[in-house]
Amino acid sequence: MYWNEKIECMSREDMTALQNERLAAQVKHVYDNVPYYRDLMDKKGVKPEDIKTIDDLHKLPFISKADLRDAYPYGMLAVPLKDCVRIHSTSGTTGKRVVAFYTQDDLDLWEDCVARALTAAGATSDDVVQVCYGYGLFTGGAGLDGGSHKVGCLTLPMSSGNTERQIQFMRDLGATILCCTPSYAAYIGETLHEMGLSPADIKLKAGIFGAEPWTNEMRRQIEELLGIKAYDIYGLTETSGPGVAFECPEQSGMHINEDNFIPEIIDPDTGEVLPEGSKGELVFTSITKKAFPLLRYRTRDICVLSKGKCSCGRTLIKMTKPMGRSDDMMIIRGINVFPSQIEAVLISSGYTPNYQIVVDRVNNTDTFDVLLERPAEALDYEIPKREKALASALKTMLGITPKVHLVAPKSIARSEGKAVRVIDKRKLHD
Ligand code: DLL
Repeated sequence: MYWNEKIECMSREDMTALQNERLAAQVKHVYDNVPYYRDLMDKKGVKPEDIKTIDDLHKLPFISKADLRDAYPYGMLAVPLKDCVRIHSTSGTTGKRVVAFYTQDDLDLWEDCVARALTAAGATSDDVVQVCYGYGLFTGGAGLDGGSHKVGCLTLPMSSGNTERQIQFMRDLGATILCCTPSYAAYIGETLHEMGLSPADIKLKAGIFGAEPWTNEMRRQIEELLGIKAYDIYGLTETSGPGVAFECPEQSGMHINEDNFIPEIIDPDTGEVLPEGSKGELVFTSITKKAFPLLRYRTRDICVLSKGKCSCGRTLIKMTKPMGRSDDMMIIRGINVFPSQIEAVLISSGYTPNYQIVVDRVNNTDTFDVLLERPAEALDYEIPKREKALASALKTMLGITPKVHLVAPKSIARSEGKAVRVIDKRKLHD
């Protein structure tokens, strides 16, 4: 039920008191040990003594990905290198990667957060957890693996790829919980059915899926394909990895591990802190990590926070599924479009989550194409009608009409990690 009931169900007053104490100590730790951040604070005229409670948080400067690139590789390190036992790194393909450092205590804290997520999804030491997130520099494999060990589950460290072998192990070893990206879960589900199997042939009961945006429509499809309950999990390399927030059986947003990470929502343009319930950019301050403790880190993820009561009994604040990063948002002919809006329309119209969005600029006008696979049973003469119906459903959602192309089944590449949904060719011309 709970991994740490005391923390997960703590009263708001007790949580605030804990956060106040940890925040003040963390700001001092960072000011004393990270010259890069000390300079930012000095420029803003803020001293550690000015930060006594979480109400003072807004006085601190933000950290952005650009700061992390500037400070690469050791500039944000807050402990001697000899105290670090691990690094992980972002999957970013452009510019310098972000490298995050961990002490042994940091790893324990992180694994503890992931253990909460697994327990919320029903894991106990009786479970067999198949981890198909990538292992290596990416935090997905190591994070879920560490959490699974903490809970005492039998852990299958599969990493991603070789999907038929994944299914064979799943059957032979009776895996009960699957951990991977939602796009890979859909691929595993599709392959299971292609192998002539059904959920009755496997023992899976739950899946813990994250690392990329996915809609509730996609959740229902994965749940059906695999016969499981699908839980969301959120995190980023800069804050440790998966486990910053996790879903409970209510499946209505993710509880943030607030004893470790204080969330704020800001206006991405002005930096102004927005009240609870507003949509904006998520910012995290990590108050327990020692090696790589980021204060007011701008995630660029867009979501909403809510403190409402949850039927699971947890009092930890909830964040909605991020609808994508602010930098994932496409501006097409002046209109803001998120891939997740497109996904919701395609899946609720009965298609599989295999799609690609292609944007280009021809003669100074944006072109907008959505490719998805035609169902095997669709007859040739139906295709234009289907494409028109989808284009009109997308127009209703987005306010802009794409050209829809129903392509041959299996012609869109499947993802074993984070899916690439958007090809924005305009960037190539810049
Ligand atoms: O993706 C950590 C992770 C691994 C999370 C496994 C969950 C499961 P990065 O590679 O640094 O770390 O990417 C972080 O991925 O800022 C979000 O934009 C996105 N992201 C992560 N989880 C979710 C989610 C890992 N549940 C970036 N829903 C974040 C939507 C997510 N987006």
